[in-house]
Amino acid sequence: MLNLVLFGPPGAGKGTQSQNLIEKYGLIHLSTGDLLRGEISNGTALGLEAKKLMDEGILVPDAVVIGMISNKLDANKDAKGFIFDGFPRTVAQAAALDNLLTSKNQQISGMIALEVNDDELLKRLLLRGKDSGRPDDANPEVISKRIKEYNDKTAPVAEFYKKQDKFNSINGIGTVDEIFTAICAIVDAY
Ligand code: B4P
Repeated sequence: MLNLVLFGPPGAGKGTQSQNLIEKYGLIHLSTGDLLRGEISNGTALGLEAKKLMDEGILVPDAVVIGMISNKLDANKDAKGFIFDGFPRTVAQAAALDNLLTSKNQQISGMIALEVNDDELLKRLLLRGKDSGRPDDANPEVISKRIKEYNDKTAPVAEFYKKQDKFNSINGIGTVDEIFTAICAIVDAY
């Protein structure tokens, strides 16, 4: 199985590049952001709780997203592999993912980190916020909060994969096609 973690700050292009990757490599896309937004649009209790946090730019509790990922892995037992998009976002989530995969005799093949500076992230997310309808994209203060959450809680996840010699970094500024070509060079080596 090919199991990739697509990593980067909010607006780095993880969702955008995931779409290209699933088409080319036939992997299952697991986006915790999309799963949470699905819970919100279905009006579930979990969605109601998550919405409050997401609208403020705060990460939802580890146990919630780990549970969602575990269910999705169980529901896709015959997959060729997975793209983890926006997960793990904390070191606790990374450790839990390793445990889940080990229990299924699987492991993460590699992490690909998209590097984008804060000014570009703000510009992209405000632009998307004009028509995405996502409350967390519409407000510069919420976007700054998301970037702070990333720096405080998510950036250390890179170290977790560096220690396992699974870390790869890509320049996330350029055209979507240029960035996809750079990602594919890494994926093909796996
Ligand atoms: P996510 O849904 O994961 O979203 P994201 O980080 O905002 O975006 P992404 O990096 O995927 O950017 P995209 O490709 O869309 O998270 C939302 C919230 O959910 C979090 O704040 C948190 O509250 C919660 N959450 C999710 N997972 C969690 C977890 N594991 N634990 C706890 N909480 C969790 O690109 C953004 C924009 O840039 C798009 O408009 C795109 O068109 C544009 N773009 C992409 N590539 C570009 C390029 N090369 N050049 C110019 N623009 C580009």
